[in-house]
Amino acid sequence: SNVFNKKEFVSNVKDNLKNLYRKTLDEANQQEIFQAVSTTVKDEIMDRWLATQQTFEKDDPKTVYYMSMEFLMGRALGNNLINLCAYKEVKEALEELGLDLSVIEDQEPDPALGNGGLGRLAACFMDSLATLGYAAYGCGIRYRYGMFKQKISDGFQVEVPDNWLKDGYPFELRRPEYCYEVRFGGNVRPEYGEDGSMKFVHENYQSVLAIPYDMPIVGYDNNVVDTLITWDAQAKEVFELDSFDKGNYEQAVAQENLARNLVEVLYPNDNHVAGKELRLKQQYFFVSASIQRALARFKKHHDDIHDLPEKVVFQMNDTHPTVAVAELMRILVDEEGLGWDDAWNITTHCVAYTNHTIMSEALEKWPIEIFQRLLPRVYQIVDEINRRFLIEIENRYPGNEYKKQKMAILWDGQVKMAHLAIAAGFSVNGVAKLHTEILMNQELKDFYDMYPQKFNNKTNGITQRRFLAHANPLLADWVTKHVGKGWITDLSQVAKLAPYAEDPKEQQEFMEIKRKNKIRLAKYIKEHNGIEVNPDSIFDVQVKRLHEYKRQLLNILHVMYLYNQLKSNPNMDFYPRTFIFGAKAAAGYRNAKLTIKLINNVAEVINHDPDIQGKIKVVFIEDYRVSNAEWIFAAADVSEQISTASKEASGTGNMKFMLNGALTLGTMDGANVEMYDEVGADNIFIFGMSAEEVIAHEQHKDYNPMEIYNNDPDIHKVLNQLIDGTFSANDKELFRDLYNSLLSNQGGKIADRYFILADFRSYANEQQKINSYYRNRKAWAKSAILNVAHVGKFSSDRTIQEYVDDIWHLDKITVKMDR
Ligand code: 26W
Repeated sequence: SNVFNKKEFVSNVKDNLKNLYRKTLDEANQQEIFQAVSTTVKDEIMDRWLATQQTFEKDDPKTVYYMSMEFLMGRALGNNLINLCAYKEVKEALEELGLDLSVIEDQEPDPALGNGGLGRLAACFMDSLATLGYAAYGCGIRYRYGMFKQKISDGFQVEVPDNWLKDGYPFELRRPEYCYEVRFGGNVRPEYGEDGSMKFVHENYQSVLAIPYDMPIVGYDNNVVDTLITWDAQAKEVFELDSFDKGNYEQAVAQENLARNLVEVLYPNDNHVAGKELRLKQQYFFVSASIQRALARFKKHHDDIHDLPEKVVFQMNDTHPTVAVAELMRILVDEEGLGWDDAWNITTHCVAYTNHTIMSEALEKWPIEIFQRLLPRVYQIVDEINRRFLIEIENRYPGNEYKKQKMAILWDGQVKMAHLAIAAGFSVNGVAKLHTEILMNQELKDFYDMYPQKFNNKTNGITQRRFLAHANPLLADWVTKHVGKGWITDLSQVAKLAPYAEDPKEQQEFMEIKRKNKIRLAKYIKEHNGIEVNPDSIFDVQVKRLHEYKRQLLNILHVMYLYNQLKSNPNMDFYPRTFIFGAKAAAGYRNAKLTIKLINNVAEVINHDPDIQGKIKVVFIEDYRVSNAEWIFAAADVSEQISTASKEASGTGNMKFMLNGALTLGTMDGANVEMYDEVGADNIFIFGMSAEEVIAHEQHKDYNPMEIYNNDPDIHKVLNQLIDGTFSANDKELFRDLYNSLLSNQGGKIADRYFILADFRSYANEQQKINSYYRNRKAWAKSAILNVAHVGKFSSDRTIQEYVDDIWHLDKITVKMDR
């Protein structure tokens, strides 16, 4: 059954153009057409959204509130069409008008309300929740400016504001009727009733109004439309120009400012805490509003607040929303009038916590001074939670002061958000098997010893709807041809591809599809970078946030090494290779930004050196984001997942490459370990130290990169090229900091703390194996197909089903539509 009748669709698009812009098709530009097409699609979504809400009303299913500072949604139009099963018919309908759907899709800004892995995971989870038919709300912030746009100027990253709302966003719905007040600052005063009762009064505070904007999350072919709520802030007191009373005037201006600043911009730090007061304000703002909305929904159907855990669960995406623990307590105690134990019992059955990193720089700790000044009542509650928690530790480990110091929520003038999350959460999960083990045995060992039953693993996943069905239609059709359409909602069915891996005809078809995707990407690179790349070369890709632990530096140092080899031995065995990078660096992260400059300078030299006859090309793709990621994954031969073992909690890009038939070159880190288990040693390239080895070196402090530098002439040469002007002729000192970071301890940072030199040789060896393996096209094609065949586990549908079974216990809903 067709979702859209082509004729009707076309006439609706025309109507929308008229209504929105008073234009005919001939007069409208592509952006206007995008808006009109999206409005037409939204109209279709609205019926399902309404029907879903009616089902919620009728069935009152248990609901998960996925609380996240970040939702890295990516473009909605194409994805919505895929999930409505209307992509092809809409594409054809538009073709009849002489319009190209992919050009229209390209008009949509990427809603980039997230940094990287954590934000994109939240987006994949929403897609899976709707597709599996669960009642879910994503709760986040409607940042006016999302993740910055990256421009490369003279090889340096320049950050440009991302004004994603400038043309208006068609897939959101402002819902001022569901607004809530959120309070900051002021003081708390005890007030005694005549009956001897006491309550706390919060006064002299500033407040803002939280206004929700709902975005539809369309499930695949099931009429379910869940909701992503993003909160906007507005001043509560309408700015009164005639209020010349000084106090009021200043108050009004202050509230306007607070509201504007709150949601102005996403903090572009990934895995690094900046400790800015405004960020804590953002956290409390969206958490408070979301909890208020959740409780209001609950109360429509229930009188007894004690039943809350039966109907509501809050999943905290990392510690960023952890103030939810205290906010829920505050509402239960102060507004619902419950006693502490009652309130604590409810809270601790409603909140669960996911940890996404063991990087110590990423652990959120707020100075008590800031926390208390900003959230005086919430702080009192945290203080009481801490007091009782310390008693619990004392009961469990009598007289053990050391335990208390290590585990306290308040310590050393700081509020430790992870400790609060674990003390209150009924579930604590890591995001890959290895990561969860490291949490239990090292990072959170004290907590695991005390609460073993809370800890569990939920290996991450990705949505095959966006990252195969939409990103790679050629491969998607090939998969469907062999295993049917079932994989779209049950990725385990790709296992049926395995027998085709041996079939020469299928191998050839597969490689032909890969080649077409490489041509598509080559065109993009030519248009955006002006670089000519050879689609018959190996596309070797590393795309992810720029971070030292992810070791883009290892990758580019190895490129420099290969270049040296080729220069001194032009006839060596070498299969042409295109090294593709894409990465944003946090604006204040110096070594990360310098690495981007290094990649671009190396590209400049190598790409123009006639001696190597174009055998190596280096490309840095500007402004890596969800929309161009889809093309990049589809075109990759080699997937670089080369983090220092133990540092990458899971990774999810690794899974997107695997889904598109790239072979992984990686360390035994994060979910790479599980990919290895699934695909088998013959179809993946593993190198480097194990997590255990890395952790042992960190503990014994016995690693000396200088030794490697002194004993390995190739490494020696590459490192010297960082400071001899080979790649920075005008400024030999440009890359000095990178050189130093590898060889000398400085400012508390130990030399080569990510073990780049230690892993260099084994990395180069695996790269050499890839070089040979690719020459055997049949073997390569076989391995590539087997990667697709064994990717089933890594669907976010599997992940979400595990969250539902083990943590959330949601009810499945079915939405009927009479059409
Ligand atoms: C407070 C600053 C800050 C900002 C973001 C700290 C930490 C973060 C995130 C936790 C960083 C992040 O995105 N982590 C990634 O989460 C992914 C989804 O689980 C994992 O696949 C990645 O391995 C992990 O780095």
